[in-house]
Amino acid sequence: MSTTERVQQILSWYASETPGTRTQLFRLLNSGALAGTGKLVILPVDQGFEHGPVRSFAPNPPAHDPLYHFKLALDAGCNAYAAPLGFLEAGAAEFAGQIPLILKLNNSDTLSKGEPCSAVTGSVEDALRLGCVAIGYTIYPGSELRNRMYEDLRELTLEAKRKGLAVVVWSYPRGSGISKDGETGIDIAAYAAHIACELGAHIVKIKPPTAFIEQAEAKKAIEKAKIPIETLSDRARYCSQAAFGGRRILIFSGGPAKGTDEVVSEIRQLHTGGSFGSIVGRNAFQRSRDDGLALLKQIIGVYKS
Ligand code: FBP
Repeated sequence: MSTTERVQQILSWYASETPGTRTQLFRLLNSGALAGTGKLVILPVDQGFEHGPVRSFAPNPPAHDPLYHFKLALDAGCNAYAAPLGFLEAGAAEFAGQIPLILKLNNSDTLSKGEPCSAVTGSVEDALRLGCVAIGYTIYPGSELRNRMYEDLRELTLEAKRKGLAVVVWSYPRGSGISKDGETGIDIAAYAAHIACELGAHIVKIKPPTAFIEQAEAKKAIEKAKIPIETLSDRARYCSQAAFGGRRILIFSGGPAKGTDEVVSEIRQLHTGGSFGSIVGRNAFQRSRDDGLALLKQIIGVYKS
């Protein structure tokens, strides 16, 4: 497979990694309709675990079937498909080699209260057995239990890198340490992106940040440095800067289902802000297959432009 200067440039930022891990990053960047552009659109389907099947799949019943998502990601031209162990096991053999897979190694449900902390629900060995390019892992900065998640991730990252896999981290601030608005506030979003990079992630995923600022000290620093945060493009740009000056792949999540115009407008702003891409789940699979496919293709089109 040929490569592009952009992909080579991105890979050069991961020079400390083994050829195995760099090969997996190469595969991610050279798959689907965005191959070679340095941009990524990924379909994540862990919402059945995270929010329950009713909230996740009732809006589009065929989405209860794990194979639906492999096909959706493939037909749309996504770079990869990410899911927990069960969903991947259900289709990994049938779709072997057709689309890069990311095994989401920890997950949580909405069936208890208390400080957020995901359970480790898969292993690096599972990821290798299923032919995945990467492991995925969620951290909740802001939770009292964050250190346990950081420490578990440290071990999994070491093993994944040793065995030639890439590491994708969902960095979702939440828990008693921060307010509800703070979960997506610009200072916290940038902080979450940076923590994930420091933990050794190759690809980091955060939610699109708002102009809210959680920490008084951060507010002063933003004002003093005159960091523009008015538009989503401004904020995406700053978050990329927080991710090692743009030397780590930072992508943004899609959020709850909303209208097509709203989704596409948000993606355009992220793209203008220099985003490496998006990871869009509910907005894709909670629409009918035709509509979900069309939306994913439109999103990919924005990143291609
Ligand atoms: P969505 O596009 O559906 O938001 O998917 C992205 C994602 O990161 C999923 O992987 C995850 O299940 C979900 O968001 C978590 O959403 P929330 O933080 O609202 O529970």
